[in-house]
Amino acid sequence: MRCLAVCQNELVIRMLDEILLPGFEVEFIIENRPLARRLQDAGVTVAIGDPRRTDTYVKADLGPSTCVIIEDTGRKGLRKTLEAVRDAGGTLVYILGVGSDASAKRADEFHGEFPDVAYLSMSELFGGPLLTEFSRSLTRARVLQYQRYFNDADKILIVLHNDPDPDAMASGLALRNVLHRTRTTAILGAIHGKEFDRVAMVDVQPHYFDGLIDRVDLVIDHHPEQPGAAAVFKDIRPDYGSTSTILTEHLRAVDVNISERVATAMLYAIKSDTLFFNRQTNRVDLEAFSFLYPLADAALIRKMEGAEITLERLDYVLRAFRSGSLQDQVFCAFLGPSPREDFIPYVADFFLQLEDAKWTVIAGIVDDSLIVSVRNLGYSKNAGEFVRRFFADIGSAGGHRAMAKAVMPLRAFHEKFGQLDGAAMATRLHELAREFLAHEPAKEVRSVKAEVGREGKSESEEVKTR
Ligand SMILES: [Mn+2]
Repeated sequence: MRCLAVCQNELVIRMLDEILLPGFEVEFIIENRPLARRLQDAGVTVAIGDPRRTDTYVKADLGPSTCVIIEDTGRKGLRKTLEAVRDAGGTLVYILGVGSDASAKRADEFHGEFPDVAYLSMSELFGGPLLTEFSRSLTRARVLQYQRYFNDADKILIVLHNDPDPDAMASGLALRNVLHRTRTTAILGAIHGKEFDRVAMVDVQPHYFDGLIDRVDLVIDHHPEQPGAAAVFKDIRPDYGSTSTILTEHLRAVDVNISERVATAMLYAIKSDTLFFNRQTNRVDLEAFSFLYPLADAALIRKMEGAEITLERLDYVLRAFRSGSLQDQVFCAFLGPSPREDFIPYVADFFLQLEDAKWTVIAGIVDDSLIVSVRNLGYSKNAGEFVRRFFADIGSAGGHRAMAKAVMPLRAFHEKFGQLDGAAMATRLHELAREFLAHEPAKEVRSVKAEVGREGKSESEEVKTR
């Protein structure tokens, strides 16, 4: 493909020449003769001409399939150049913003008159990769520091929370890698009665252990930072979707080889902590994911994902299938008594996969409480407002647009809604959903938000829960 570049800045010219060759046949239109000669001597293809004149482009054999790049330094004259290019028949036109600080404003300025012209800002084009590189060197400095600090320890304890989830396990394995340790010199878990020279903690912070652990050398976590955690080194990034994401960056920063086993564990951890990128995901999680993906064992990941389905969980799915129903794209069911709370949100998530289901409302009884889990596909009304509207007055209710939860004493529920048996309960949930989805959310509902805000977080943290 042919490319004509209208540039007067030598640095930009040399850079474009390097980037576009050999994929493009590129020619530069340059006003300044000495510059043009110098570039010609360096092997750059150059035509001398006035960029504001149509015949410059006619001479350069500009056709409708020629790509034209015009450098914009923010000075006047760009409009004339654009007109000349258009009059010569140029259609694939890009403006490359170089050092014009208000590039968005500049883009708007020309958009009205030249709607087909695309505006690219140089700082935006290079900013992302550059910042990634620079933050990698920050991470590298940090990792080198704690690596050195752990270097002379014979035995290291890597503490996980008491009920370790995939992210905790993968992070532990990854940290062992960063520290160049084996399973005998860096032990994962909470082991008492043994002496360790250094203690690290992943996916959890010291406050979790209620004073049981008095000394920590390193904390790596993605939960919000808790006060009072004295650690020699810490890397706590609450905006990350998983601790494994942080550790992927650590491993990359110091070029540690990542085995297939560890990559698989970390990939699965990122997926499960972000609920397949539905929650708490940001660019860094996707970036870590795409880095790990080719290193991991894809078949094993599929197997592990399948392992999330247990016979116990299927039992509750079947209960919901028998007692519940789908009406107007809303699936409601009552599970009755359940020994564990997590079956209820699991069933709510499960039935949201159903074709035609856009909302799920699942209720169940744990001890003396009624628990309601609500899910939706996220582009309709707010699930958090749904539970707040109906249940905030008798219990705690809160959540977000796509997932929410309410917990209330069973007695309080019966007082408000009556003694309902299994089938009547699902029917009542359908009525509530219908009422809610048919009307705009009442304004007074918002005022109770602050009050239940704290409990409201619990559902979202389920994802991060241990
Ligand atoms: Mn986690």
